[in-house]
Amino acid sequence: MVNFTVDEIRGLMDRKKNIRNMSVIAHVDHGKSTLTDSLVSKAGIIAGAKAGETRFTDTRKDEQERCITIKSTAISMFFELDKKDLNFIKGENQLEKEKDADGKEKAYNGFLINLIDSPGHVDFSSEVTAALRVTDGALVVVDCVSGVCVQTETVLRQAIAERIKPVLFMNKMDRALLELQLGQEELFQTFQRIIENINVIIATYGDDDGPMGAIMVDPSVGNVGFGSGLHGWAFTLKQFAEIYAEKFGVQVDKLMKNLWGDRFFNVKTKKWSSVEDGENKRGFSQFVLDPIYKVFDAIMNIKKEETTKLLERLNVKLTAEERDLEGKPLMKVVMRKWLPAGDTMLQMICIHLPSPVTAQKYRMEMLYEGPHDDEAAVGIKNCDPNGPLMMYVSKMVPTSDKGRFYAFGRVFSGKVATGMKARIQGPNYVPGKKEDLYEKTIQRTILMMGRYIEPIEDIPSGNIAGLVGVDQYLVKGGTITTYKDAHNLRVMKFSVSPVVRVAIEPKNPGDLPKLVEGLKRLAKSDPMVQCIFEESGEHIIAGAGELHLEICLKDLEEDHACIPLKKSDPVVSYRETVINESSIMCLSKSPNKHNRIFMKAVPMPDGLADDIEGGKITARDEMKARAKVLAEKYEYDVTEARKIWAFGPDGTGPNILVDVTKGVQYLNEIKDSCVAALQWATKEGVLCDENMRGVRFNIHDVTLHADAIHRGGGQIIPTARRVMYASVLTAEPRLLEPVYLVEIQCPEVAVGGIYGVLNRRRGHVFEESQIVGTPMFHVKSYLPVNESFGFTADLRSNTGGQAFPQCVFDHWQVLQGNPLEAGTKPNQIILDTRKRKGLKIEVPVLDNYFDKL
Ligand SMILES: Nc1nc2c(ncn2[C@@H]2O[C@H](COP(=O)(O)OP(=O)(O)OP(=O)(O)O)[C@@H](O)[C@H]2O)c(=O)[nH]1
Ligand SMILES: [Mg+2]
Repeated sequence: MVNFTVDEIRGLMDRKKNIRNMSVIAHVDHGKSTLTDSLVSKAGIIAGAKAGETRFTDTRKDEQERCITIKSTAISMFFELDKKDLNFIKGENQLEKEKDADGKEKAYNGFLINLIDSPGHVDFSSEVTAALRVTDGALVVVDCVSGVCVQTETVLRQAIAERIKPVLFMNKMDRALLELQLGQEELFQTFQRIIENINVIIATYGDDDGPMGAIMVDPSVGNVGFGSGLHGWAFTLKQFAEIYAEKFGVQVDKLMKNLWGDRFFNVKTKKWSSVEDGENKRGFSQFVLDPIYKVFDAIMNIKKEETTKLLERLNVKLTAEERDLEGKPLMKVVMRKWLPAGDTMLQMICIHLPSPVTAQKYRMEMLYEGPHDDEAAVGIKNCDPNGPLMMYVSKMVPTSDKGRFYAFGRVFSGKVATGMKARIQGPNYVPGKKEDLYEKTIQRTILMMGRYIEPIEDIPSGNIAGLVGVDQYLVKGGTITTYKDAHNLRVMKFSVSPVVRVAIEPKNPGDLPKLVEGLKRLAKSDPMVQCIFEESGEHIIAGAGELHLEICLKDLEEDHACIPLKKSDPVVSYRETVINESSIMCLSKSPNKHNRIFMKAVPMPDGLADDIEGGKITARDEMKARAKVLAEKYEYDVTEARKIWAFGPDGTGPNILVDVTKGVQYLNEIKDSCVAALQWATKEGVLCDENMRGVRFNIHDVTLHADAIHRGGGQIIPTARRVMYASVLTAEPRLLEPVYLVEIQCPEVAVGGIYGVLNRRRGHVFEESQIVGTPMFHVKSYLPVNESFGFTADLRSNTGGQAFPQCVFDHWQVLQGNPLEAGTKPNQIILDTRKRKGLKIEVPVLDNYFDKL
């Protein structure tokens, strides 16, 4: 640990080219937190006053009990790069140059590294999204025994979409050596396959000519580390090339190229070749793996003499006590001294990950919704501490005195300072309007390092900051700025959806106000959880999966509401859709009978709803450009596509209202009312009050009263809603149910058990493969979320505890059967749902919504 004063830390923040903001991302259990520990113990920063307290590793109790990360945690580290390594840093914005006393320019070699350890369990992916937003680089950890898993792919894909540059760490190498006893060539092949898998993902979702440049990972460049986080050792090919460079008389970076891939060395002729000829040996095996295997062999097989000789050669010095160790404990000590993980990893981070100055140049256009040449955009692009303040708050962190929250985020431009006046713009803020906008004073700016907090005067661009006093104005996140014309920084897109929900009520009815307050706090503390207050009086929590809900409920009960709760069994969210065009032109008349609206519903073409949910087509897009995309990709009529009135629900959802009328009088005057009706109707569908998805409403004609007084919102909104309902009922309505992608890893003997469990639950396997080089199998399947409760436990008991599933929401699927027909499964579901929501328990009837001419 490094002991710094707040002033010293503040000094580091100004040297923005020497800052690295990074996340550690991976599949669950691949070793992120363990690896992070070994970095923090080497380089973690403690402000002077707090030295001695070990606050960094002080995490949630349940995280320790369950051995799983739930919330992401940021920590700051300080690392001095060896002078000789400064040459490896490429790019003009990656290293601060300073003038010394004689006016000579020299590089500053101290680095401030802000690292965020993220959870790997898919239920907590929104924490990863929030972490990625505030960082510029990602350390992707892969357990080399399990290989690249679903969540590895998900988080890496997200990183690339946010323009976060990856480096790779091949973890748990100790297991490959000790448990799997892989030979050198096998181990090389395993590594190579993982690297290839990672690069395939990078190539699929990124592009080499993109603004980040080439981001493929390649050991011969040095952006791939290998080792064991648990045992505290790691290396990149640079470490080994340095050992041999002098002996061979070649440069380190040249030699690195020979230590990877098909480069073979002949010891007799001392020649390198690209073909294996029986006489030569792969460079990676000869120069990297061989020495490591020798150390493992000598120590694990207790060959004392050989061990002593090896240690001398490697220049590893042991203390008297360490010399008494044997076997695994000795091996750990030796490896850690020989190839210390902290140095290797921190070096790799400083050399290969971008500084905020580098990254913000190409991230601005992804981050900022406004024109790319306004003051805010320029400030972000240049990471300018003197520009207008632009800060993105990515999440709310509960304070230690319960009830309040720190707003945690990244300053992209300007400085955020204690006592300054700023505009707080929530996600629904629209430039020029007043909605979701507050102008307030920032009470306090703070350093946030793990659980530990320190007040600081101000924080400049390129850094991560915490704010006190804005939690009352923002629900989960938003933009803080001093620039009055600033648009928002784009809201985050989550890779998971809240598809599982429970209803809750206080055990003691008198505690209701506490529950409501608690739910508001819970909604703040988690980037994704939804707390819904149904009109029926029901209180609902929706989360990504069973585990996420369990944690939310526990937090609600113990931290946020502090009252005993009654919980319903978990239920699934459904969506309402249509699979055909309305069979008739639907008409509804306003209550005063003076206005008529004619409408039809049509299903959206495949993929459009996904594109809207994925943020590829949005309500905020420029109208003409959007119409062009819709015409080209979805064969929409361009003229019609230019007349999309709104998306819904919530102004952004996957349903649209399109004006296809021809020459109608006063039409524009009822537009706002129709838009409001769309929001309402798509939020509370006609079947059972669930959201609609993938429905396009075409407004064909209207006849309106000539007098404006008779065609106000009170007349039009309910009418438009009724005609939308009628349109759905006549367009073959269907229920959509959420489906999980389930990935299971297990030994061959357990595969049979998986099929049985899945079959009973309407699931099906679509891919089964052996993980090359291991006895493990990979099974991929789809499973309706509705059938997933208790799935994990069921699977374990049917496979002798050997199969571990990961469930992640994948898509919506039409639930077969007509929900309007008695006796079908969807019919049963809508009746049950209506009952639960306190609605009339009957199938909706067309006559309630459809009026005769
Ligand atoms: N053998 C071995 N085990 C390791 C290594 N790194 C981590 N582990 C073990 O793997 C398990 C998971 O480690 P964590 O560091 O909690 O993994 P994580 O990626 O942070 O997990 P989540 O945050 O829950 O996604 C623990 O039991 C660790 O002891 C390693 O290098 N070698
Ligand atoms: Mg962890």
